[in-house]
Amino acid sequence: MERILVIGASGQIGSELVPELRKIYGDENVYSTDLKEPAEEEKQLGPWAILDVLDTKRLVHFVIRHKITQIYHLAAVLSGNAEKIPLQAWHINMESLMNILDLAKEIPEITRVFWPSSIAVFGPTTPPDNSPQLTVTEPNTVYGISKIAGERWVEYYNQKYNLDIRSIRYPGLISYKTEPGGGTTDYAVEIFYEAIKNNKYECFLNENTYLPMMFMSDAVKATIDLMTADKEKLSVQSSYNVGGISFSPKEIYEEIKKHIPNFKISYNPDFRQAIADSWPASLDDSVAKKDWDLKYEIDIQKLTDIMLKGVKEKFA
Ligand code: NAD
Ligand code: AKB
Repeated sequence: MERILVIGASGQIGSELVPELRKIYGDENVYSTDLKEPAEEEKQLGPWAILDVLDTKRLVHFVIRHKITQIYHLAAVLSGNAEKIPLQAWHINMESLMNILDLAKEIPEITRVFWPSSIAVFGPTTPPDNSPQLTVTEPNTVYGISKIAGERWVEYYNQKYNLDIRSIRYPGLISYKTEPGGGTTDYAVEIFYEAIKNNKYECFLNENTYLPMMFMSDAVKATIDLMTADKEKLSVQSSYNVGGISFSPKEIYEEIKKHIPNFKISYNPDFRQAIADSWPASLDDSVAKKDWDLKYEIDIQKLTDIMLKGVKEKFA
């Protein structure tokens, strides 16, 4: 029987991944943990705890006490916030990962770990269109540097200690359940809230900034598909490219305008433009498709429909 620990579970991904894991493994076997308390209604749905991934002693104690067999480590400082507190972000992103990797090495009951990487591992010297799985990775952001270092450590631990740590380079994730935590792709969520609230949006990226994006249900499915795939089929021991769909602020604006004809957009790029400019416009994820049958269901039209409905319901 699997007993799953999700760290950083109250964030954008965790809040949607935990319910799906509970459907598979049983409510009582999935521990939702974060620095923050979950909402009251979430507390009734399964075990939860306040847990700081940097608190090594408590972490070890928690894992042993609850007989944890799999860890999903989602706590991190994202790209926009990381540029404001570079050393702190480096410390949080790296120390937390090293704590988890060492735990997996020391506690044999932990059989599998998930840790997300990002399109941020790529940099200005990466071929920007259809960036291959294996290519130049010279990120120039603190967040990207922490993710590429993380990927190297993941591969090292997998090979050196024969562990099973799996990872996806997520694109920008779009969802309405929990607001995103300070990244560069956050505009693609904010735009829906502002369209519904104010009929206008000032975008912090230029109109023609193309980035890879993905709706959360596809990201959660991809995560679970990777984590339940046969180990022998996995040819990548660091992190898999997952490309999703590629669009620009202008394109998502035009989709929203089909539903809200008087919606207006203006562009006022800030420091996040340079981050976005250093990332690819699209990724080649053929290796993930071949190894573990990666698939997507949500295109830009469906994504727009679902987001508008979801955000409207939230406001209602
Ligand atoms: P988020 O910021 O929404 O959530 C992170 C959660 O971690 C927060 O709830 C926060 O309270 C918690 N946390 C922070 N420090 C912690 C600590 N010391 N101990 C325990 N919990 C702590 O982030 P997210 O969007 O859910 O991202 C999860 C992971 O996926 C991160 O590693 C991120 O880099 C990666 N990722 C996210 C995206 C995206 O678009 N959301 C894209 C690529 C990669
Ligand atoms: C961010 O913009 O920082 C994240 C990511 C793509 O890693 N959404």
